Amino acid sequence: MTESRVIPFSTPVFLFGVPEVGKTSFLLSLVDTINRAGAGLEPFRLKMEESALGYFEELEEGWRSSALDRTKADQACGFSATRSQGGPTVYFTLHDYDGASARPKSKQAKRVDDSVRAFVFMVDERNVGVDGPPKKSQAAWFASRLEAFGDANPDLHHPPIALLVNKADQIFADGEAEMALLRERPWLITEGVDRRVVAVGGPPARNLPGQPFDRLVQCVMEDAHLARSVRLQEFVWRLLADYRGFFEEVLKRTFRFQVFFSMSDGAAAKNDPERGPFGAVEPIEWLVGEMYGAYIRQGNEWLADRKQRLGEQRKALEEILKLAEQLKGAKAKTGRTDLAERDRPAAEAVEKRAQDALDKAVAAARDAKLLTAEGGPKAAVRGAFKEYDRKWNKVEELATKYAAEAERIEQSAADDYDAAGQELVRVAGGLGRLIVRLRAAVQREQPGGDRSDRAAELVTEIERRAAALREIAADLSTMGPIPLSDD
Ligand SMILES: Nc1nc2c(ncn2[C@@H]2O[C@H](COP(=O)(O)OP(=O)(O)O)[C@@H](O)[C@H]2O)c(=O)[nH]1
Ligand SMILES: [Mg+2]
Repeated sequence: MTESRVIPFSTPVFLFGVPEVGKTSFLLSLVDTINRAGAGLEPFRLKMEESALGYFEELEEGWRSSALDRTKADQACGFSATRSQGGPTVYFTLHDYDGASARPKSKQAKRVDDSVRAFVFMVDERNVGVDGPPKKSQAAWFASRLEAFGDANPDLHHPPIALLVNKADQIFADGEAEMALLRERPWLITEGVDRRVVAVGGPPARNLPGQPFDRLVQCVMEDAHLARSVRLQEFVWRLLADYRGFFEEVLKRTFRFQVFFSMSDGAAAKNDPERGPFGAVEPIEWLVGEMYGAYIRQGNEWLADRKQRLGEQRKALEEILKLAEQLKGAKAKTGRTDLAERDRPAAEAVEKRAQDALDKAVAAARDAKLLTAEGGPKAAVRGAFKEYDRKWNKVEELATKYAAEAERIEQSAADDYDAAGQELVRVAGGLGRLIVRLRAAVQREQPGGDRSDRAAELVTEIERRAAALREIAADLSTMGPIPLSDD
């Protein structure tokens, strides 16, 4: 943990993939992009934490000469993200590890079930492509990991899940046009596609098919950018078909999903930068964007709690000073030479009680690590107040930032909600008119006739769709809590 991180948690993101798929290369490409872009990244400025930088510095040479050793030790790569237009900094952690240790029931799998809040599933040319028989084994493995994760975390709604297709250069060997298209836009699903509508719970409105997976296929296949290359379109078609089981599992649990393409080979750019790595920063920015609101919300709560506890600590310190004053008063009394002998025992008893109370309070404060300075209680408390003020100022400063950001997010969620509400009213109005017309049609028919049965079915169906729409509106911008992590 770096010194400046007041909020002690970092949201864990899991990069899933077999050995050699390019996890280490992807992370190196990310670090490289961040370093080269400097402060120029939008909409988030990303930074690797110092502790992880050493790890990558050591690997960089191997990456540039295509001589990366297989990853053995587990390495946490913390990074921070600050909105380019300002605001508080949020923290995320990725892990580099030996891909062979991601098997079910392994240490990595347990980490996933216990704490991970966002996924990147990584594949390469070995498991995608248009030639040969369907390549479904990875899809089944990913889907079963998602299922296990869902079982372990029933309360987590809408975690971000990405499929990352690495080694684009191998997949599209000699495919200049395809590589250019992917470089220009290394993700699949465009802004124009309402992911809430595609995923489960979405209304099958706007002429979209009834099943989420079919809705996804239709939206993707209508994309004009993809249509610029038949080969790319064909590839995506096969990808969706082969990974259908995986996508269905994804669409069941989240409207936060995306497919990314990357090329992470550091050696490729040597002679021609146009052939250099790409697609590392986009998935991370996407993940940060998807989790940002939940992070801010949780950070805000954490800071409010911290302020309250700091308030209690201040009270405890003030209490010690008060007890020290009382003891001083009691001591002054027992020390008096003119004190009558018969009053002495009572005065001494008072002094002892004051001393006991002070000792107890000081011991408790030391246990709670409130007092660390040496010396008498008063000197120690004065030292503690300094430390307290430092903490308070830091927390207060950050709390102001987080509260402002939380308010901004809430306002934009409210705006979103309003827009969805208006859309809801519009669609519901249309549905209402439909229902009235159908009812009239039902009444004109003989009861029990074929057409009246069909009409009654339609009414039920329309009502079901209206309910789904209502659910979506209520579901807007919800996400489960991001648990604390001590990485
Ligand atoms: N051609 C090409 N090779 C890559 C790419 N990404 C990684 N590699 C190579 O694939 C091998 C395995 O990569 P590595 O990052 O060690 O995979 P890991 O085991 O998942 O960490 C290395 O030789 C990399 O140079 C890529 O996008 N294109
Ligand atoms: Mg590796």
